[in-house]
Formats: sequence, C-alpha cells, structure tokens
Amino acid sequence: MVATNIPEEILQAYNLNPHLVKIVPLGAGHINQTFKVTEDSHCYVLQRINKQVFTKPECVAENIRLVANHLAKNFPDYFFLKPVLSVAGHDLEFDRDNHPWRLMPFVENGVTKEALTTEQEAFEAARGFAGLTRRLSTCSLENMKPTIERFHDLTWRVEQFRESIVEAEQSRLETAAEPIALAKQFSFLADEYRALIDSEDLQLRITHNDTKINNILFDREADKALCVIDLDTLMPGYFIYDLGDLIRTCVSPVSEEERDLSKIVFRKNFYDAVVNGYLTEMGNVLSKEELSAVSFSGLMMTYIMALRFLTDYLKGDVYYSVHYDGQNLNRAKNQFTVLQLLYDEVHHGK
Ligand code: GN1
Ligand code: MG
Repeated sequence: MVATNIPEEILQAYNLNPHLVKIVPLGAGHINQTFKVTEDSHCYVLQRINKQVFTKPECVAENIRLVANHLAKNFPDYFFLKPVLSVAGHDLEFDRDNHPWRLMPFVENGVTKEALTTEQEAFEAARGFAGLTRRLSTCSLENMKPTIERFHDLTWRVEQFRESIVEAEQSRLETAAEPIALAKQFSFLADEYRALIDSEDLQLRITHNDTKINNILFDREADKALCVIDLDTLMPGYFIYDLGDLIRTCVSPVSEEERDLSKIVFRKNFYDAVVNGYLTEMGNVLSKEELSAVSFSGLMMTYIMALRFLTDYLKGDVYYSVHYDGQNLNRAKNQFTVLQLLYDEVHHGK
C-alpha cells in the first residue's frame, strides 16, 4: 500500500511547504514508496525506505556517500544521482514512526521503461550499469557494507525456499505445484553457483545489485541511458549479479508482471546487445575466469528471482508488495518461463 500522506515533519526537514507541495506516487518498485514532489518550479523524488527490508538504512546512506565521493573526485563529469541534503545537512531523515526518508533531484528528461523495444536500449542500459562498476573498480571496498546480508546468495535463497515449503499453507502448495517442481528441477544451478563462488574466480566489486531494466533512466528523446537509480543495494557483489539481472529483464519483450506466458520469448539479439553493452565497459576489467561466467549470470539471476517470488508466495506475500492475489505466484511462473527459454537457447541452441 502506498502511504497517502507524507509526514509534515519530513517535508519541513527539507524546507518544503506541506501546504504548497504537489505530491504524486511514482515508479513501480516492489519495496520502497516513491513520490514526485513539486513546489513552484522545483521537482524532487521523495522516498520512504522500507525499514523491514533495509534494517540498516544508515548503511545504505553511507555506501552511497562513499561512492558519490569517489565519483566526484575521480570522474567529476559522471552523472550520479546523490541525495539532496536536508536543512540539517543529513542525507536521511526519520519520521515520528522511525521510517527513513530521503530526497533526490528529479531528472526532467529521464524516463524509466518496464520492458525494452530496441536492442540499442539494451546495449545502453548494460553499458550504463557496467560504466558504474568500472568507475568504482578503483574505489576501496573496505568501508562498503552489505545493505542486505546474503542478498544474492543463491545457496541461502534455496534454503529459504525449502523452509517455505515446510511451512506453507496446503492451498498455496497446491496452486504452486508446477513452479515448485521447476524450482527443484533447476536446483543444479545452486550447485554451480556454490562451486563458482568457492573457486574464488570472481572478484568482489562494487555492484548495483538491482539492475532490472526499470532501474536506469533513459533520455526521453533518445535511446541514451542517463543515470542509474535505486541505489539501496549498491554494495560489494559479483559482476554476474548485475549482468545477470540485466539479461533477465531485457531478453523478454514483456516484464516480470506479464501473466500471459505466451508473450514471453527469448530475444537472442537483445541478449547479445546486453552482453556487448556490458563488456564495452567491463571487458577489460574482468579477468579471463570472470569472462567465462558470463553465460551463467543470466541463468543464476533468473533462477534466484523465480525462487524469491515463489518463496514469498509460499510465505503468504510478506516481502514484495502485491496488488492482487496470486501476483507473486504469477511472477514466479513468468520467471521460470524466462529461465526455461534462456536455458534452452543459450545452452542447447534449441
Ligand atoms: C525489488 O526495489 P525494486 O522493486 O527495484 C528487489 C530486487 C528484485 C526486484 C524484482 C531490495 O527491486 O532484488 O530483483 O524487486 N529489491 C530488493 O522486481 O529486494
Ligand atoms: Mg530496489
């Protein structure tokens, strides 16, 4: 549910007049609540951070601060959306119920897309996310902390899924029988993941970790990517997380919300565009061993998202926001369809 009222104390903390601002809900995120706030000719994005998901919001703010400082110092022309400071000089403000809020500039000529129509967009988006990680390859990881522990740890996500089966209501187990079978069928991907991580072939880098296609702003008038958004999970990670989530959300012509599964197809040209766009920036940074994990990335990230949606359905929709009954189940079915196609096409050329 979207909060209809933004607490006055929050608006005042940013010197916005509660009686003059115009507020409209924004975006299609599953976790935070986002609003466009306009006062006179000034536009901002105001976000209430989900404190159940981000239990250490200071850690989110600190990571963004460290990254913003590194970029400002080393790449002053790079367009990075950092928070607007409050009157007190903070990049986070807490309301009376202890919900964290932050304000960001609104990018007038920026648009988000839920699904892509051209290969150029896919190339640009991948280049955009990879360009961030490349610029951060010289930034120290020492003070960067995980904002969500084990976020993309597939081994742990499989454990959570197994637990959810034991605890789920019988009716949900029945409606989810098909995706549960698929989750088990693809569990070899979790073994491959474990082996890859244990091999230590992948370098820990600063990654975005939520590179689904609607987390980058495109120029309204051109296919160009302007800047990455949704920086809550900017933290140490492996490149496969970013490349994989891009592949997951770009290969299909429809988004993860699509319920008509016949509309999901695998677009090889979009797959190639994502990989090429990513490697344009990161090709020289990644090691030979990392490059050999490129094709695993899309499988891993599509599987983990299918599992997470399914687990949330089995747990009674406690994590992702849902607007109708069975939405998480439909998202899981959608993602298993993408996974099946990806697996067949990329690995067997079927
Ligand atoms: C969530 O915040 P949003 O909607 O961009 C989730 C991602 C998932 C995504 C699936 C913190 O992202 O990991 O990939 O939903 N973010 C968190 O749509 O769990
Ligand atoms: Mg997010």
